[in-house]
Amino acid sequence: MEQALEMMLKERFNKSIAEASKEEIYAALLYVTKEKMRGMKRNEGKKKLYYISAEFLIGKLLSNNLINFGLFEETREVLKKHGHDLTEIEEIEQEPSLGNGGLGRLAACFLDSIATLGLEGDGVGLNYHDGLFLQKFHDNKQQEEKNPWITSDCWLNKTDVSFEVPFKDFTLTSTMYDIDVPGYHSGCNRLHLFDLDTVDEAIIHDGIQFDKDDIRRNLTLFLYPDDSDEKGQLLRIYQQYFMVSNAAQLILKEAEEKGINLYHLHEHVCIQINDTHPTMVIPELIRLLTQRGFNIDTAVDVVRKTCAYTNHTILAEALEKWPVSYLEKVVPHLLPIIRELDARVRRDYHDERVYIIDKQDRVHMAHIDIHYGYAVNGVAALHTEILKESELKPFYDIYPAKFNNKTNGITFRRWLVHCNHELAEYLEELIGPAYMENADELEKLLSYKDDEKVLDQLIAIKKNAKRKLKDYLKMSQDVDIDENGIFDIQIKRLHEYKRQQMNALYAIYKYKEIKKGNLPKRPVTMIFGAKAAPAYTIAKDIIHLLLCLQQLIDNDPAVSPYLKLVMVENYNVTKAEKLIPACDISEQISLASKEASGTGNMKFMLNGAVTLGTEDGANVEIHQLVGDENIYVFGEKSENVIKLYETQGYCSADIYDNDPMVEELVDFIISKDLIRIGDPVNLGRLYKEIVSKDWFMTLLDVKDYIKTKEQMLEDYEDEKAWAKKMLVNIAKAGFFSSDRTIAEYNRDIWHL
Ligand code: H53
Repeated sequence: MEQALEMMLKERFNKSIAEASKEEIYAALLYVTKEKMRGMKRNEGKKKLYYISAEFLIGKLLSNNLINFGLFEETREVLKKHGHDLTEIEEIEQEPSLGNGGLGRLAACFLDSIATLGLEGDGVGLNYHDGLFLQKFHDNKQQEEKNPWITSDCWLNKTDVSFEVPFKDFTLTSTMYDIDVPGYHSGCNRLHLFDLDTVDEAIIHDGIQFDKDDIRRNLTLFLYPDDSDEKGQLLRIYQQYFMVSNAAQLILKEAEEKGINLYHLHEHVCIQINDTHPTMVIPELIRLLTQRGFNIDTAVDVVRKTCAYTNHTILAEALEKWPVSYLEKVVPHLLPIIRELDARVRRDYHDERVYIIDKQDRVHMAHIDIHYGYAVNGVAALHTEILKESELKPFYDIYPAKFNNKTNGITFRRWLVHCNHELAEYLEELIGPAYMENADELEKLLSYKDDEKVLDQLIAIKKNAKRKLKDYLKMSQDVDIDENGIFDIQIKRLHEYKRQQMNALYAIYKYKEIKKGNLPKRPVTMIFGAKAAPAYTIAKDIIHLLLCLQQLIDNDPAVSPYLKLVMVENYNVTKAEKLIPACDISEQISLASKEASGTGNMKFMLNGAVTLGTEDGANVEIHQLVGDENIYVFGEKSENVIKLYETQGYCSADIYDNDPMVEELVDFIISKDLIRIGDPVNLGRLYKEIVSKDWFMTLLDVKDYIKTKEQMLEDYEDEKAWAKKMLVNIAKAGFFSSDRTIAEYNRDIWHL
């Protein structure tokens, strides 16, 4: 590495390692790594996977690539020798925010694991010029700004692959960019990101506004443009079709180049459809095969044997249903095929719940996937059961064999080795390095459960991570936190079902208790990180409430030594990497049945945080693994929640009217104290929403939540007992390695 770096710096900048600036070192490391990847062995097999996804939230890549090559330590040492710090060099890299949250981050973890397991599998998506918006706080409100990430020195490689993508009124020519994906001590795959040369960043104005009609100039400008109006939704259809038409053409081109007989495509290719965003790949492939002389029956048959679908949500808003009239405006050539697919369903099944086109002339994208794919999976045990028994029951009754569960996972290379080096090194000292490739080895840690020295060391490592986070927050936001406090962290997209508003009610409770003189034994530091979709009004109101509470607490000298609320600005992958190692309490408090899996819960657990959670998503599996002693579970169970929805049996106003404690907490949202700081419109609207609607049942669970969190604070005071909980959580996290998840996808679905 030293030699390679020296040569690269000489060639590019005519400087030595010691003389070079951070930017120059970064660029040199990037090119050294890229060259190494070019020379790497490609993963190959008889069958190849294409993982199509509208999101790949890959995060910064330098350290991860170095870790996967086994060069991280060496690079750190070389830089240190010449007076540089790798952590500072990493800061130069722009984070590509090509995803909203869990779905996109999962896709990135999967690419790492697919490559690591030596499987041939490429990602296919879009090269958004600006990722998810940059979040700024102003007047205690979220503002959105553009978030460009593509620089001359970045991981993208332009290829000469290009396709013609036909739309109703014009045809667009794509360009394919590649990012190499090296596995951990293994071969390399690729992420293919399609783009359009005519896209023009200059059309962005006033934050993230742009002309939504100008498709040639806006198509790959943003990840998920605001789709609250028709134009936004049409743009989304343009994006989705552009993605899948390129994917389908790439798949057929590669198959033809390999001499594969397309009638046997399914023996050589598998397409994983990540949520419904890539669903149009099904009619598009059928179209392209019929163009190549297939009759429709055979085309449908081959495509059905090639495509598999993952469902990531039961929330109606995320299950896409495009009006036929919108598809007519963008991709009229797909409609005869979609109508034919619908007609076949109607011929075979006389149940309108499973039709593709409904009475309101909307196309149910998930229905296409289920009828015309060979596998359907959920992403956690509970989620898959809910799909089978309620959300997708009519489909499960038709195709029981298609349904299967694949509990999500995370890559330990990024979420332990990279983000918590100190812990990773200590684990290696205790149980050897094998756990990095075989995560089940972490269980060996259990034999140290009663070893005082080990428990002390775990506490010391956590303390150090807290100190680092304290320094980072001081530097980045000029916020002071106390590393002796208990760090209670909720980081995830802002959504009512994830219930940040319930955590805000806890902050109000604690504020009031402290005012009454009931002081906690040590400071409680509540940390939030969350972006709200630009058009999601109530989510933005919740951010406003949190920021107002932050200001109220900070300015109250009677409270601030005991309670701190910090809203981290522009929460993203890079910030998650700094927050997760420092966490004591992992907040996973969604309304039971609504969070398909969650993956933050797994990252926290692996880093020794204890979960405070509902029986939802993968929390259920965490609970089973660690046992009652090592997790704090509260709240209504999912069967009851589902019943409440079915019977319309929940009324938040009843709880508010009959429970003085709940009433007092909710009323505080519109109290003089907060209205003085905040905007009465936002606070008033949120208050009303909770009292009169509360669709995600905050008031149902809030008291149990407060009680359980109070118990946690008390238990934290027994340091050794708490450290034992940390140890068990780390030891049992092996199940959540994405290597395990991918091995299962391969065993049951892909057969690569
Ligand atoms: O996907 C994650 C889950 C999480 C779920 C999330 C998700 C998105 O991020 C976006 C759209 C969507 O339908 C689902 O909310 O529970 O862990 C990965 O499966």
